[in-house]
Amino acid sequence: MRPARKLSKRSKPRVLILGGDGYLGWPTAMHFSNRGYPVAVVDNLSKRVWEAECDSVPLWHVPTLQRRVRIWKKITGKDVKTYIGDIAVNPRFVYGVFEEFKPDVIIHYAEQPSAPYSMHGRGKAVFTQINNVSGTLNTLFAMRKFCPGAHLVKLGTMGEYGTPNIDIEEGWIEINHKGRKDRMQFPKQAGSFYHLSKVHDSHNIEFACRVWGIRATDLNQGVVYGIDTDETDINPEFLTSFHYDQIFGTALNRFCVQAVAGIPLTVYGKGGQKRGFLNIRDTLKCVNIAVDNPPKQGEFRVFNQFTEVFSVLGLAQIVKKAGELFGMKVKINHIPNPRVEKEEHYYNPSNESLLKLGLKPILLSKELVDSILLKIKESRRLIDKEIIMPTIKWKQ
Ligand code: NAD
Ligand code: USQ
Repeated sequence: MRPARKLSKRSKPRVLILGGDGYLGWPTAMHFSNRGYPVAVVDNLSKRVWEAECDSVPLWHVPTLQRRVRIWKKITGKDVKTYIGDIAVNPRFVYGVFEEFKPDVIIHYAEQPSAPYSMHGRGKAVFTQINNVSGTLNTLFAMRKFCPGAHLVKLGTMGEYGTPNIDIEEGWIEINHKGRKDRMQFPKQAGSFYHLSKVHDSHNIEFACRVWGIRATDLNQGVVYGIDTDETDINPEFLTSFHYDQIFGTALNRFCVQAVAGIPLTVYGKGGQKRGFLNIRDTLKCVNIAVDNPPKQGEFRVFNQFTEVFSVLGLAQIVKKAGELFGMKVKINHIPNPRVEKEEHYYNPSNESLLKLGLKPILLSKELVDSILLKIKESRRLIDKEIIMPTIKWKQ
C-alpha cells in the first residue's frame, strides 16, 4: 500500500464530496470550498431521475450542478472540480476520480436516501441496497488502491439503531455475556430497507478499517431540517434542493410546507415516535469537525450526529404554534401510519462526541421555524398539494 500523502501544517486536506448535487452535498461543497479546502464533487445526477420517476419535485428549481459550480467560480474565484458518474456501477470511473484528484478526505453522501422509496416494492428495495452498498464498496476499494491514508467520512443514519429499549451508544457497546466481555458494534434494528443499506455499509467500512487499516468516521445522522447555510445565502442559484413530498421530504421540512400550504400536518399514527434532529447548518459543522479531527489509521469511529430529540407530534406542535403566530391556520391530523414503527417508546441516544469536539448546536427555536416558514412562503405558489399524502405502505 502507498503511504498517506504528507500534509504540510498549512495545506488544507483535499476534499472529495460524493453526492455533491444533493440536499446536503452541494452546501457541503460550498462550505469547504469557501474555507479554502481544495474541493471536488462527484454525482451521477440520479436523484433528479428518481424525482421524475416518483412525481417528486423540489420546492424550487435547482440549477444544474455544472451551472452552480460555474457561478460559484465567478462569485468566489474558487474552483470546484466536477465529476459526473456513477460510483455504484462504474468502478473504473471511481478509480479514475481517485487517481486524478488524490483526495485526503472523502465525504460520502452518494446514496439513495429515502426510506419510503426503498419500501416501494422489490425493485426499489433491491436497487437501494445495491446502489448504496456497492457505491460504498467501490469507494473503499478505491481508497485502498489510491489513498490508503485518506479519511472516509461516511453519512450513516440514526435509524440504523432503531428504537431499542436501552440507551443508544455511539456505534460501539461493551457487552458482558456469561462472565466475559467484549466491545462490539451496537446492535442494529433498522426500520426500512434504506436504513438497512446503511447498516450493511457500516459493517463493510468497519471491516475495511480492521483488515486494511484505512480510517473512517461513520456519522450516524438524525433527520436534517432547514434550508439556508452561509453559502446558500450568497446567491439565489445556490439554494439547495428542498423536498416536501411523501418520498423525499422529511418530517420537519414537510410540516413547514404543509403549514404554509394550509394542509393539516401529517402526523403518522400517535406521533409519539422520537427521532434525533439537526439543522442543515449543523450538518456542515459536524462534517467539518470530523474532517479536522481525523481518527487514527485503522480506526472505525462512529459519531451520532443530531442535536435534539423530538417526538413527531412535538415537532408538529412547534410548527403549529409558529405558523399560528404568523396568522396561518394550522391543523394537526393523526393519519394512519404507513410505516411499521413504534409510536411510543424509550429513546435515549448519546451524542457526546461531536459536542466534546466543539460543536455548538443551533437549537430549534421559534425564530428558526419562522425563518423556514418565511422562506417557504416565498415559493408558496409552487407547492404541489397532490404529492404530500403518503401512499407507500411498509406492509404492502
Ligand atoms: P440527496 O438525495 O439529496 O443527495 C444524494 C446525492 O447522491 C444525489 O445528488 C444523488 O444523485 C447522488 N447519488 C446517489 N447515488 C449515486 C451513485 N451511485 N453515484 C453517484 N451519485 C449518486 O440526499 P441528502 O438528503 O443530501 O442525503 C445525503 C446523505 O446523507 C445520504 O447518504 C443520506 O442517506 C444521508 N442522510 C440524510 C439525512 C437527511 O435528513 N437528509 C439524514 C441522515 C442521513
Ligand atoms: N413522519 C410523520 N409524518 C410525516 C413524515 C414522517 O409522522 O409526514 C414520521 C415518520 O413516521 C418517522 C419520522 O417522522 O417516524 C421520521 O421520518 P422522516 O421521513 O422525516 O425520516 P426518515 O424516513 O427516518 O429518513 C430521513 C432521511 C434519511 C435519514 C433519516 C435519519 O430521509 O436519509 O437517514 O431521516 S433517521 O431518521 O435518524 O434515521
